[in-house]
Amino acid sequence: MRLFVALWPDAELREVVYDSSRKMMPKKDGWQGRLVDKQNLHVTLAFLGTVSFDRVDCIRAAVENIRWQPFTLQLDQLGYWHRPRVAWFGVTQTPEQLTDMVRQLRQGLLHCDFEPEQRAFHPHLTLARKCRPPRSVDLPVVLAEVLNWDVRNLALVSSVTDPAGVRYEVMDQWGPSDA
Ligand code: 3AM
Repeated sequence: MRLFVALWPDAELREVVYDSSRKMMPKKDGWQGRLVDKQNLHVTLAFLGTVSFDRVDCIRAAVENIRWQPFTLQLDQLGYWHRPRVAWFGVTQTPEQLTDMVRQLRQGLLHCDFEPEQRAFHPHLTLARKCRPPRSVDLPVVLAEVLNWDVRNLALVSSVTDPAGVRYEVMDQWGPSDA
């Protein structure tokens, strides 16, 4: 199983993000690439890679033990990374709650024998892959309309590759911890 832990948008937010990404990256303006399927949109918190079944309980416990309260993620930037050739929505300001959530998650995963994650966490929601923006666009750009995401759940997700492409299956979801 190829697994990752993510913030998982509800159906309504998926529509909003997808519509907004189509508007922000029109082909007619020279944007190239493939938009991520609407049902695949998410923010990765930890990529776990290929994991054997016997480690899943430990991973579930690591996510379940995170102490967090609901918070709002303000997606306010459209950006691009050259090396992976992905376009994304991101945040100017990472909420303290999210930084703390990822810190707890990384800490918890150490107990499941994952290598410590060395890379800094840059919250982003990937919108398009194999992407190339037009030269005329200077990225990142600030969105005219901020997308407010009221984060209410965390998901353990399995990435399944089949002939139709990559599909993400939510294995489990958790809400905020009790006060
Ligand atoms: O959230 P994004 O789209 O940035 O790129 C993959 C996606 O990230 C990433 O895990 C998320 C869910 O598939 N991913 C895939 N392979 C990876 C790897 N070997 C990886 N991240 C780190 N290392």
